[in-house]
Amino acid sequence: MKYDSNSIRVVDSHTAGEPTRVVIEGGPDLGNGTLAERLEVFKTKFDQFRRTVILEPRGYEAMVGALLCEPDESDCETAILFFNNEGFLNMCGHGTIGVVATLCHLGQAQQGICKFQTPAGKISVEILDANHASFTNVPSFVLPQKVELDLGQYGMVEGEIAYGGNWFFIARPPVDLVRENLDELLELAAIIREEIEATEIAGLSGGRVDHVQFFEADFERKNSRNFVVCPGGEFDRSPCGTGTSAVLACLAASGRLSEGDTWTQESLTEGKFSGSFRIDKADSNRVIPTISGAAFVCAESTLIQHVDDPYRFGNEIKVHAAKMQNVKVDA
Ligand code: PYC
Repeated sequence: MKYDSNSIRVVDSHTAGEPTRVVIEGGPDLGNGTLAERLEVFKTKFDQFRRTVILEPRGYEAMVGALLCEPDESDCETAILFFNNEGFLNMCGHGTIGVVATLCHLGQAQQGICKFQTPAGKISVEILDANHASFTNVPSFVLPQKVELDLGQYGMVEGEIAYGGNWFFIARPPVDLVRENLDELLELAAIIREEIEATEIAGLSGGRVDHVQFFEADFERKNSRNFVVCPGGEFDRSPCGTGTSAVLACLAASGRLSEGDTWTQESLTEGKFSGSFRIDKADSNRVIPTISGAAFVCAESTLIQHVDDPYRFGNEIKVHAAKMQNVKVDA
């Protein structure tokens, strides 16, 4: 027998083109701690599992993984640990909608309201049908101080630091937000990430500002196009649920969108989410966003690990970050 006995079963979906891989069997035993403790066990003891599921040759750099586990909170259906090509995400909006499509596909969820626990907090999800869902996110907000970054040949860029379950640097793009500028947009986002790290810009409590969002809006029509680059250097094909939440916080803070109004967010690849917010009763500087979108299941598979395969624990290729690093493990 040349296969590791612990085969991993997954269901793949995409939300506006952005992939989510939900592990439905063969996940690691993270013990019985709180969700935060189990996330720590995942990070420190099972990074090889993350790499096996997400990296090439089984996955690719845009993919987000979701491990479903027992919630600590009794009113939650499930807890979700999200992971990607470089580590872990405290929350993932497109991934949440992908998890819903997967649970409906498996006959484990149906129309109605349910709650999920994530490391960022509890979220409420309204399942509209097997493919459409709205989730009410964790409180989202923008820091009062704008920041200015020096992008060398591209000049200075001013942006906002906002939270929507992940931390974002949000700015108008120095070049047009069109597919033809994809390479330039990725390069700009990489320069911004370097500048943020060099200047030690952080969110509240040292939160890592690891997502860059370019954003162009038509305030009259209450819509915008965005381009989100994730921590691993890949761009979100969807309009990014946590990114759209962060944008709603910025729009609320500047008075450009009112409570209850609907905002349409479109990605560079024409994926659409709609969003709205209510003011957080506990803190009027924060908003509670609701984001709606659609996801479709596209594969069910068993991931096989051949004991002679030098890449069975993944191969880290970051095409867009212009960085290629082999992390194959000695057989
Ligand atoms: O939809 O929140 C999101 C997300 C974060 C990273 C990729 N997608």
